[in-house]
Amino acid sequence: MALKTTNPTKTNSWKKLESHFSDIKSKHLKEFFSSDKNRIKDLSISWEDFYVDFSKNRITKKTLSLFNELAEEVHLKDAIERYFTGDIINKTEGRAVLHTALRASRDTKVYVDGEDVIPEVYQVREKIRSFSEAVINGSHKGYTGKAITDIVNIGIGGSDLGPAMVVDSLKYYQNHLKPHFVSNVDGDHYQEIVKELNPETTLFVIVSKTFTTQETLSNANSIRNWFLKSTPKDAIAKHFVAVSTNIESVKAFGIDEANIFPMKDWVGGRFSLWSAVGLSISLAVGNDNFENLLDGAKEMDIHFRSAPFTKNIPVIAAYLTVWYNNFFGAESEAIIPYTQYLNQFATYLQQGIMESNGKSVDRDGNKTTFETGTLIWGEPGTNSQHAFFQLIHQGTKLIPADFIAFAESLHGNKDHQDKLMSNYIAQTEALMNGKTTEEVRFELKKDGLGKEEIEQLVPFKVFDGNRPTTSIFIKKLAPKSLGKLIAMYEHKIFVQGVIWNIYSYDQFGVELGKQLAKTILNELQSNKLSNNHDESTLGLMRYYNEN
Ligand code: G6Q
Repeated sequence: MALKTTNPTKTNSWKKLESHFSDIKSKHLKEFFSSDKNRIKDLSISWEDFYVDFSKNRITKKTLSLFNELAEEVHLKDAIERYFTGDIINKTEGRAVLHTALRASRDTKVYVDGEDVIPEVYQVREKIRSFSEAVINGSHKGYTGKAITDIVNIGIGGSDLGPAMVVDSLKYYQNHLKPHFVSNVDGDHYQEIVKELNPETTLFVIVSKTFTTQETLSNANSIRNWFLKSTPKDAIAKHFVAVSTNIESVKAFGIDEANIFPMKDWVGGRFSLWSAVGLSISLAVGNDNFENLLDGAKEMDIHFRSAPFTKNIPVIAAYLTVWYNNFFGAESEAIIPYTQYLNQFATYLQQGIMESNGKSVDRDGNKTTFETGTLIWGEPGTNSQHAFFQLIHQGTKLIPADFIAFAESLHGNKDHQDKLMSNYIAQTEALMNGKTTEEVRFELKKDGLGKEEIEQLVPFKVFDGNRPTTSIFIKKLAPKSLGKLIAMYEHKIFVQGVIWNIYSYDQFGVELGKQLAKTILNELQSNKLSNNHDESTLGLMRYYNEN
């Protein structure tokens, strides 16, 4: 069984959404507020330690109810059940999509090929716990008997971005182990990292689901050579571990079976931080924190699976993306966390969202006739206010934005936190309300400007406002709340894919470049450039080999 297929634009509810859109598209957000006293109640959700305010979006209660009709017509409820219960929803790769099973409670039963996967999930979680505890408490020692001080995650894409983002986001919770991440095949990346490392006290975690990825294997091989320059061969056993589904290739690389942390093919790379791919997280912040992260995601799973759609955070978040993307014609979405800790969050979500929903063929194999995946970008506030916010406020493009903040500061500097939160709140207020001609005139007059000067400046100083934002306000940045937040976006991705009638869990679009790079590499290294390339490509190849 797989997901049902429905062209969303051919549904009745889509037609109703189109006419509803023409009714409200020119309305200003301020009008929505003045005409509806229940707006906050209807368009915000308080759930556990989350307060999500959707009310500064260009929607009404009716928009949500029409989207609920659409959800029925595209069988969203049925799709959610299939997702959680191990149906082959990644049809193009013939796999289930079960990152939710990695954080499910022990008594859950989830079957893949007739076998309950939960016992093995917990076996691996136990292995992660005992290994990371031994490294952290120093009982796992390097080959000269010294405790480990540094850990290096070697992986790329899904085997890098998730762990790197979480480790950085949870920096406040880190222990004495110093984490490093090597991903790029650019040899300067690993060289810059190893130059500061002592082989006697460093643990390398090679993370590759397939163990065939060019970047990761090149980095792992070069780092192993660097390591063996100053160490005996049997030192590998104390300093190299691997996370993979490809046990045979890991053994061939020289890693003991005992040092392999297995993963399953029903975990997609970009959703794998909850699996043994998260080993670096468990090492850097301790296993209890890793488990709390998983627990948070589990809570969001329960919310997503059980809350009615009008009070379901990931579902409404996905509706909004479809609304702006397919009706307003917005092309991108900004993610603005008001915490420096979430510095890598937008980068992480770029992969999750753009690799999943960057598709133009529907689930029947036809070219889609409507827009799908959005561009994702963002940087933490307040820095971004002094960088690209001008365009969000006064540019020609509509950029819906998620504003994420944590009410409590971790280090507790109240003055800074008050300032950060004021900015967080002020920006969404400004984006919604803008500044009218009258307000601008009044201000300029107050500043003592003359009439002529005022009139010259007015057009430039007016802000239309009506720029939509969603405020995701969370009590405190902790492993559990971070787990909830990440899972929220995972489910939002899923819902968007269901509505757009695309397959969100393959990524064939990244294959062509890999194939061509192999051919080009052979030709560059043998210096035999073939004529199978266009003139531009040949020119670049010649330039490289001549320099
Ligand atoms: C993610 C993708 C991709 C993958 C990397 C690394 O969903 O599949 O980013 O994670 O290509 O793959 P390996 O883990 O197999 O090295």
